[in-house]
Amino acid sequence: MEQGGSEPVAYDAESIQVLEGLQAVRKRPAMYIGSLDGRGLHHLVHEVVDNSIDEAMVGFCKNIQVSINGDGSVTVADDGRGIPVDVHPKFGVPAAELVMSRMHAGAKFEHKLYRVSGGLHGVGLSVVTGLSEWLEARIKRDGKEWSIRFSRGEKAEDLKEIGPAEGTGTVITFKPDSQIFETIAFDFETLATRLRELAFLNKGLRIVVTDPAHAKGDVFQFQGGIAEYVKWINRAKTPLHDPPIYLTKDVNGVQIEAALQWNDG
Ligand code: 0RA
Repeated sequence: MEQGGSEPVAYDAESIQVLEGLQAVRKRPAMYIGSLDGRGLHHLVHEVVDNSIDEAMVGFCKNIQVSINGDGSVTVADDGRGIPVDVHPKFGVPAAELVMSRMHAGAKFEHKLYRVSGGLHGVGLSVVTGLSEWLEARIKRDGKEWSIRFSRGEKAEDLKEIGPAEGTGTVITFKPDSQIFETIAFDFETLATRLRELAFLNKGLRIVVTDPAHAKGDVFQFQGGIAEYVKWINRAKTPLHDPPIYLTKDVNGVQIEAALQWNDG
């Protein structure tokens, strides 16, 4: 645009971001993750889990396992469809690489990739890749297992087939970058509190969380959905009725769910 009256370059904002990769995220991390303290750190786990939740919301994922590992990394495993591994015709790289390392790849390269559970609209995984010392994904899909690795936002190992597989799913393990975060120590209770809420909100979904180094673990699975959630909120109070009032309705394709339970307070 500034080259003495030459034609404007035909980049739209999205194509610039696709070219940008993850160094933008590493340059201004707080812009993407909110803060670089414990809150931002735990946000990384939620960004990964939200992708598994998306799979649960469309009916493909029944189990999510979150583990705090001894080396300070975290693993998020799900039994969803697995991140697609086929080479994207336009970008010439596997879809999994785009989803994990390009800004806006999530929303841009296929409409069905729009996430529904909230958050960073498809770039969440890429942000985690950019803010991790290393990140590895293992994907089971079409009878095969695949792996790909990144280091500080750069691809360290191409997507490769590592063997046969039964079933489908995605396992993402990442170690937050101590050069970026003020703390890289995960807290079991912080993760468990959020994962419990996600299990209440996604009726029937089973979420396991473990922290073997501190001998902690929990399993969350609630067939009653948010009716069980209000009972949990009232657990230290005296409810005036049980079960809670529970209403569901589909309004033009929008699922509405409400639960109420009065207590003596
Ligand atoms: C893109 C497309 C599809 C699934 C996913 C991404 C996906 C991402 C993550 C991240 C963690 N677990 C995940 N599971 C799935 C749809 C795949 C299809 O259409 O078969």
